[in-house]
This record gives sequence, C-alpha cells and structure tokens, in this order.
Amino acid sequence: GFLKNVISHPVFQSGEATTTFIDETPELFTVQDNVNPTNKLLTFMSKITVNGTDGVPSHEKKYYPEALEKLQISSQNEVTAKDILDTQGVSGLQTWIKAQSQLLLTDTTLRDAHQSLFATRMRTHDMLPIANKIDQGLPQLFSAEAWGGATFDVAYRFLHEDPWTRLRQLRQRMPHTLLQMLFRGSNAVGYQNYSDNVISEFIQLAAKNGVDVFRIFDSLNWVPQLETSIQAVRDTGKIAEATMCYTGDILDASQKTYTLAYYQNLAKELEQAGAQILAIKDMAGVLKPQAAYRLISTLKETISIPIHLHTHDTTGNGIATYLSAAKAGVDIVDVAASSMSGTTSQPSLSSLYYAMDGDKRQPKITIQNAEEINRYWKGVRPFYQDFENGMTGSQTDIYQTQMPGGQYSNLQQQAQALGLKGRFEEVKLAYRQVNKLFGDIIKVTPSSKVVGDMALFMIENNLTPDTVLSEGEHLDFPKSVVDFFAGNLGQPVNGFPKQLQKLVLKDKTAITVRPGSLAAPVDFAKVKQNLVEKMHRDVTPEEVISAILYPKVFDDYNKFIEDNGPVSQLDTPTFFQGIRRGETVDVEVRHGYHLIIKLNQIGQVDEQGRRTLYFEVNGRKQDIVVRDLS
Ligand code: 3PY
Ligand code: ZN
Repeated sequence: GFLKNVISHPVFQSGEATTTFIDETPELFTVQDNVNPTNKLLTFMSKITVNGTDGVPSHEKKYYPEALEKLQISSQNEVTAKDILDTQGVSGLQTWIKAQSQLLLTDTTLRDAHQSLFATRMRTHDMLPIANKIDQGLPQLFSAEAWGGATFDVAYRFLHEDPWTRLRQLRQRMPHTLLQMLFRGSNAVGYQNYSDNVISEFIQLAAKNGVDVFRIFDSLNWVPQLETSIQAVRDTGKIAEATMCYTGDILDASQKTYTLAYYQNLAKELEQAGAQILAIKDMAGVLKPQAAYRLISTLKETISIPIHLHTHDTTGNGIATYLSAAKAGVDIVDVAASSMSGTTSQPSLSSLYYAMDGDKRQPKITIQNAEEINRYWKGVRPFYQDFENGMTGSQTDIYQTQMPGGQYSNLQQQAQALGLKGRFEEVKLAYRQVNKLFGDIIKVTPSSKVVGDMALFMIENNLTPDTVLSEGEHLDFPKSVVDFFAGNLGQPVNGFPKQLQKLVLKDKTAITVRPGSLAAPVDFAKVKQNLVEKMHRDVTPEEVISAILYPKVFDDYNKFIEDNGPVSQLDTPTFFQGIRRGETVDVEVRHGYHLIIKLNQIGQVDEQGRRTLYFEVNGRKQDIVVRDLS
C-alpha cells in the first residue's frame, strides 16, 4: 500500500518530491491505504458523507422504522405454480393455468414497479428481507417479476452491485415462486442487438441462476427478432412467454396500423413461433377497458395458450382495464404491492383483489399477508425519494404521448442531466412529434429510447418536425437514431419513412434483414481469456456474458468494488447519504460478520482541502482522510 502510494503519487511522479514530501502528504498513509475491505468501505462512506452521491441532493438522513417492524405473515402450504412447473413441466403448467377459475397474479414489485417509479434504483439489500415472506405468504401468486428490463444495467452502473448475485439470492429465498424476467429479445437486457449465441448463452445462464418465466419482447413487434430467444428458452425447459407490445387504440376507427386484426395475426404468429404463454405488454398503459375486453376475447378465440396481461396505471384506468380483461377470460395480470403501485407503475394488487369482491374470478390470495408485505414496502419506498419521477396522480395525456412507464422516470433523469429540468412538458410534446415523424412506431425499450433521444435532441437544438426535415442534411443525429434507421433494431411495422431515413443515414445504407443474421458469433473463450488477464483471477460464465453485454459498465463496476469494497452491504440511507456524526451503523459485510461502525467526529477542512473522519469500528478507533470537493 504505502510504497505503491508514494510511487503513484503525482508529485512523486513529476520528480518534484522533496525530502518533506512524505511528511506533507498524509494521504499516502490514509486516503489510498485501501487494501483491506473495511478501510475501503469506510473510505466510501466518508466520501459520501462529505461529498454526497452524484445526482442525489444531500439532506437530512431519515429513518423509516416501518420497514423494520415485525410483520405478521401466516405461512401457507399450498401447491404453487413453481411446484407445477418443476414436477409437470411447461405443458403441465399450461394446463394448470387454464384450469384455474381465479384470475392469477404476477407481482412486479421487485422489477417493473421500481423501474417505473424510481428509475430502477431499488437495491437488493431492500429486497432480501421480504423475499422469503412473499414466497411463504403469497403462494397463490403465479409469479414474481424480479429481474431483467433495466435492472441488469442499473444494478452494475448505479447501485454497484452484481445482478447475478441478486437473482441467486432471490432464488434461494423464494424457492416456491416462479421468478420471472423481462427479456428484450435480440437486445437481451441491453439497448442494442446482440449475436444469437450471446442471446442463447444469456438465457441459459439466467435459467441456471433462477429465472423460470422469460417474458420476451421485441421493441418493434418484429417476430423474427424473437425466434432465437423463444427457442433458447424452450431448450432450457423454462417458460417462453412471447410478447406483443400494445400501442395505439383498437377502438379508434381511424387506426390503420395497430388494429384488432393486427394483434390477432401477431398472436397467431407468436403461438406458431413457439410461445408457451402470450403476454400483452401495455408498456405505456394505453389499453382502455373496452379495448381490453375486445382484444382478450378475440385472442381467446384465436390462440390456445394462456394469456398474461401487463399494464401500467399511468392513466388511472388500470384496475378498470383488468376487470374487463378478467371478464373476457385473461389468465394472468400484473400487479404491484399497493405502496409501490399506481401512476407509472402497475395497478395495486390489493385494490384489484377488493375490486373483485363478489366476482367468481377473484384471486385466492391471503389479503392479510398482502397487506403485511405492503407495510414493508411502504417503509422502503421513501429511501428512494430522490429518484421519484414526481408524478403524483393519474395522467391521461399518456393516451397521446404513449410513453412507457419504465421510460417516464428515466427520461426525466436524462433530461435533467442535460440541463432540461423543468422542461418535461416540452419533452413529452417532442416525443409525440418524433413518433409521428418516425411513422408511428411501437415505443418500448430500446425503440422508446430512440424516440426519447431524438426528442431531447430536438429540444436542445431548437428543432421542430419541419426543420428536422428541411435541415436534416446538416444535422448530426444521435447515434441511437442513426442505428434505428440503419435497421439495426429491426424493421418497424410500417417500414421506415424514406425521406427521413435518407437524411439520417446520409451515405450509410440500411439493412432489411434480421441484424442477428449478420452478426458474427462471439468467441466466449477469447473474452474469458482477456478478462482473466485483466482481472488476475478466474472468471465465471456470468461475468463473461456481462462483459459482452456491457463492457464499460462491467469494467467500471469491478474497479469500483475493488476501490470501495462491498458497498451493496450498506443500508440504503447510508449508501446514498453517508453516516452522520454520532451515528452507528451495522454492516453485515459477509454472512454473519458484522461491522459496527460509529462516526465520532468530522474534522475541519485542512489546507489541502481534506477532512479527517474519526470512526470506531467494532470498538476500535480508525481515522479516514478524504478530500472535500465542496
Ligand atoms: C424494459 O425493457 O425495461 C421495459 O420495462 C419496457 O417496458
Ligand atoms: Zn412494464
């Protein structure tokens, strides 16, 4: 540590170190003496305490004791959907689903709810205490959606934790619940197209680590983009839930593209492509109750696999949509714990339960358990108040904007980062304009990100739809937009608007075939070898695939952990806000091994702009010096 610090110090390296260099440079002993994990963690806590977390306002640290209260959960021994899958396979499960007269439920609290409410920031630390209680208290759930979508990227990038570990830990605590993930077809859990062998490898590893149900969608509803994934899931013996994304309005007589017949054909194609369940993914929450009735009843006559409906409650009509879908015979719907439900999230599980009192399809859940579990979530949600999207009530303009719930909170963060805070109404207007310019496309990750990027680009550059077309030749369009028009996300339902495509691509040519059919297979052994050399240790297949999907994010994550220790073990208020003077926090750094960390004092800033924090760790004094960046 010490010698390395001296040698790597800029003053030493510049050749300007004098005989007093060591005495005048205390950080040689402290700041970078970062070899033991406790020191790393203390340094991380000190930095957050002094300088805060990027993008998070510093405020008084609050405690939410509800999260820690004892919950009264009665465990129930019932045969679960997971038991059926494990003993009778997929076809046994399909039969079981169809034999249920009750409406089955998927709980999305562990994934889409927090993706849509607070930009996917929920940490594993807050999931683990409740996971087993969900498993025991709600065995009647069809599944818990717990992985995929943005969780993979955000876990590494912002939470500095390993998504694979999350999956394994949830699996271990939820042995009787089907765990479900959202999978972006050829885009896996990323924003771009990957080679077929990457898709298959990812699916195999996800299945091995605990995923049972794969909800597979394509952001343009282009079936060729789904086939590899569907087959790969079928090969694992897990459930391939192929998806059609719902956009437009089948009740609108002027609708030319996204008509009832369009969805009917698509459902047939998906069933033929090997779907074992059909998901209808209403990512923006624009499926109106009567439309749901018509859509589901028509599909029930068209296909024979079970139907699983997903919506967002942004407009406030989610429960009404579900009631009408239930009447039409939908098999499963997606809900969230009530304190994590509503607005951009899913409709509330318990609201739906009560709305179906007296209905013969009322879900057979133990509502008291659902309420107890919800008390826990109610305590957890305020930890993430700094990431909330600010939507406090229903918003029916979403019927026009058609922005996915999962994007709503994220695009706000993106806009803020560009200095466009307070201009979100303009962003939403531009979003609609871009959709029109692009020929009315399905908008869901990553096509929704393309539309969002273009909307921000128009606002930043003061562009209107007209000036985009008249000045397009000279515009340097965002990379995601160029990629989209080059056909790298696949083909939109209406094809590309030719004039705009030319302006965007300039002298590039577009492809019309499936991007995966052109992509060379990735050489996993070679990637592995490079990683081993870089990390000086053996690496797992999960790490190899993560490095392929997110090379930079994965690399940054590893460096971060190397420098800062096991930060995922900190409680959430401490992770975001640090530790206050006089406060004691308990960190279980490894199973059963606790650090009791007390901060006694924070020193004044010295001439070099540093502060010393005086800790006691398991009763022993320890000082940490960090730079004050204020
Ligand atoms: C995702 O892909 O992350 C989504 O939630 C899309 O709705
Ligand atoms: Zn969703």
